[in-house]
Parts: sequence; structure tokens; C-alpha cells
Amino acid sequence: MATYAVGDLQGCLEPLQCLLKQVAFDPAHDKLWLVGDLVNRGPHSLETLRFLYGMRESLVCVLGNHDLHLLAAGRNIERLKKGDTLREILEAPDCADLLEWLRQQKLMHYDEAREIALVHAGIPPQWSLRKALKCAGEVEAALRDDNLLPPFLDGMYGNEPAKWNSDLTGVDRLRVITNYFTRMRFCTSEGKLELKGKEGADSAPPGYAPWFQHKERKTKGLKIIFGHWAALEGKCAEPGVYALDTGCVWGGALTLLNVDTLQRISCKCDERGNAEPSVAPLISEQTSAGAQR
Ligand SMILES: [Mn+2]
Repeated sequence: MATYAVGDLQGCLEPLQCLLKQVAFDPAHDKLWLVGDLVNRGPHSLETLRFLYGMRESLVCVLGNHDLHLLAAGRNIERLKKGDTLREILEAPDCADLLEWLRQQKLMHYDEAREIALVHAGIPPQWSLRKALKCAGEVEAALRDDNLLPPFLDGMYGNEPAKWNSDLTGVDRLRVITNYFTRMRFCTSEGKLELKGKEGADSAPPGYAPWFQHKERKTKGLKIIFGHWAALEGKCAEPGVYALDTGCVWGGALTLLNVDTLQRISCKCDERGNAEPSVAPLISEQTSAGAQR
């Protein structure tokens, strides 16, 4: 019985299958945690979603911004943008089943025994574990509620409010929670978001820093696995914080992390997000918590 976490798939099925084969993944006994962004941009979004749906009993999945975009486009196909590769899902005969499964997934998973959290983008510095779980739960409840889902999906886009405030209500409240969990990279120590920057950790605008780097971050001591930030190239110097997006869809690699041993395996990808067959998966050990170079 092993538990693995895998980085942003973005419709890259080949490298996922390559890695699962490499570790002899057994869906009957092993668990796979997904950091979200299962689909979009890559070559096989529909096949990836079907593959995951077929092994859903073995998965723990948190949603990313692209997954929420798929759910919103499922309500209104006009929301598809240039570069999106989601149309094949929306036109598939099993679309309803796939999207119904997707909306049941979480924004944050917490494994109590291991004291590890799984999120797509991050947890803002001003939130404790308890607060983060409570806020994630509010969005998860909206996703599962037939009456709350449409106004949430219609109103979730946008960068404001930039900062959490417990007095927020309605869709504004859900939007800032969603932006923290699924889009955040840089913020202030009070959790004011800067959502434009996508470059590396050292490219923060003045007054901002990567969410995990703030000294007073309330989830210090908790292990956190996250994706979303391909420019980090899987590197995060913050102890106990594990970056898993290694940009498979951008000609990088897909990375699988053994949650218990912290061993990483990567499958190199070509610029279309397919596995490069000539390159054997790279295995790297992570002995100390944190620094992964
Ligand atoms: Mn993302």
C-alpha cells in the first residue's frame, strides 16, 4: 500500500500512465492524490478525465483553476477561451457523469494521520489549518448544492476582493476563498493577493512574497503539497512545503511524489505534453524536509 501525489496533469495522460507503470501502481491497494488542474491546455483532456474517473475509488482530488473553469464552461460553453482544450469533454456523451464527479471534489484535503494538506495553489499565510478547512468547506458545499452551484460558477471569475475578510458574504466570499486555493502565488503577509505574476519565487512585486514564504504563516509545521506554479520547477525551499507542478504541458516533466518516503519520480515530456519515450523516468531522493533541488 503506497500513497503518491502527482502534479498538474493538464490533460497529459501519457506521462501519468508512464509514472504509474514505473511505480507499479495498483488501484486496488495504492492511493493517488491529485493536486488539481486535471485538464486543459494538454493533448488528452477527455481521456485523462475518463481514466481518472475509471479509478476514482483510488483517488484523492483537489480542484484547480482549470477544473473550475471546465465546470463553468459546462454551464455556458461561451466561456471557452482561445487555447482551451475542453470542448472535447463538453461534447462527449459521458460529459454529465464526468462533470458530476468533478464537482464532488474538494478544494483542500487534510490527512490527519500524516499531518499533510493537499491544495492546488496554496493556503494564505493568515489562515490556520482549521480556518483553511472551514473556508474550503464553504466552497465545496456550494459546488455540491444544485441551487448554489450556478451563482457560484457565474460569479467566481475576477480578482476582487483581493483579501479575505470574515464579513464577506455570498459570491464575493466564495471568490476570494477560491482564488486563495486555486490561483494564488504571491500575497502580502495579511493575505492580499497579487494574481498577475506567474514567474519564479524571486519575482514578487514589492511588499509581496510567495504565499509559503511569509514568516508568520499560520500553517508552519504542517506539511503542504501543492501544484499550480510551474515556474517553481518543483522547487520550494520552505521546509515541509512540496511543489509538484513541473510543467508537463509546457515541455517540462510530470512529477510523482511518494507521500511517505518523499521520493520523487519524474517523466520528461515533449512540448505537446506527451511522454518522451527515450528518456527513463528520473528518480530523486528527498532526505530532508523542504529543500528539493
Ligand atoms: Mn492552476
